[in-house]
Amino acid sequence: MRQPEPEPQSFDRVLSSMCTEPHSDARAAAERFLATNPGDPATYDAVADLEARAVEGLATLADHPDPENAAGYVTSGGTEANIQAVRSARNRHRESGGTRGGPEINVVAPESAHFSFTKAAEVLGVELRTVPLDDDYRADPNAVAAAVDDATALVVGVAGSTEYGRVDPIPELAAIAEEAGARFHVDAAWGGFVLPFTDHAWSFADAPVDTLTIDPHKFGQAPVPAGGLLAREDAALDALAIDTPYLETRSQATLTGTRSGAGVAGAAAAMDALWPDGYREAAARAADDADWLADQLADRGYDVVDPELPLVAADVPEPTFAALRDAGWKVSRTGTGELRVVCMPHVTRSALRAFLDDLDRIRR
Ligand code: 0PR
Repeated sequence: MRQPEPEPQSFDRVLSSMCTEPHSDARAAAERFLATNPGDPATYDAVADLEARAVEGLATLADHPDPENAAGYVTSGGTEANIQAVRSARNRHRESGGTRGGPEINVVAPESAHFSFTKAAEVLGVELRTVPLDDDYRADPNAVAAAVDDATALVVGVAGSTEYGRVDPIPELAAIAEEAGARFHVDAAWGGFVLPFTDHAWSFADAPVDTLTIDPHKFGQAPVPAGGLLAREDAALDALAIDTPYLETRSQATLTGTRSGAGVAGAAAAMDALWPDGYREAAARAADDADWLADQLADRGYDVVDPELPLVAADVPEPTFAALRDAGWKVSRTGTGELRVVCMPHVTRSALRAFLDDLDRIRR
């Protein structure tokens, strides 16, 4: 029996998501390429061309030394990109003869690293060593230096952390990785489309970064699924390639086989439409809104984590949080219970005002 058409979630009250309303061009491109598979580039060559364009766009954002020839691909999201970065580093560490038959290979990441690294460690059979943060929620280089050893294949730095939007000291972490003979990965899944308009050091130009995650389906205003993995050298992707005897193309470096042409075309279209001015404007507006919201919450007596990127965390008591959820606000909490508001492009100042009005009503 035909059911009534369900409505997708409206973005009006979505305040904690890292996804957003896609740009109209990206939406249209996604629909056009819905039935294509970039996993089979010899058959679906138009979408393969768009993927090359998307990778060049991402590489330009991330200051890759050679954007036109940058190694990378459009993943299903940050999780796949992070898993692949760990897999590549593990394979390269093994190839170079490191720890063969010796101790288990390890990956060193700050406690703030996204849980996709836990998945990666489990799937890939490596040890994930998480190290404590400094008192401003950033990776502590001393703790990272103390954790690396000969069996470390990868050091991870986060540029725009999921909970507090913090940027780790990327150059310091890269130096520690280099010294340890490990690869260095930057997770800019969320931050990557905002960071080019800040003075944070995070990109290929700022440090010897081997691989980097940067997701169009977050701040890039592309439709889901569109993540991004970039590598400084082709060798990082070569370490992922397996033979594909019955396809016209001989090898495949991606984790998934059939992939979303919609995500690829949507990512390329979003960057065509928005890089750089559209993204610069979105980043500026989000930063203003985050600062404004942080001040408003502080004025009401809450403890607010100063927003470094457009993400505000404030220690709002559990009953108030629950009442906000009941009022229809899609908000979430950090591991330690702070309310999190992510100022994505769909989050307007008027939505934030309405949110504060509800908060004031609840507090009374
Ligand atoms: N790296 C970082 C820094 C992230 O914040 C995230 C996702 C990932 C990697 C993984 O990306 P994918 O989810 O694309 O695989 N951070 C959000 C989170 O876990 C994801 C999210 C997005 C959650 C939208 C909810 C939502 O509505 O909180």
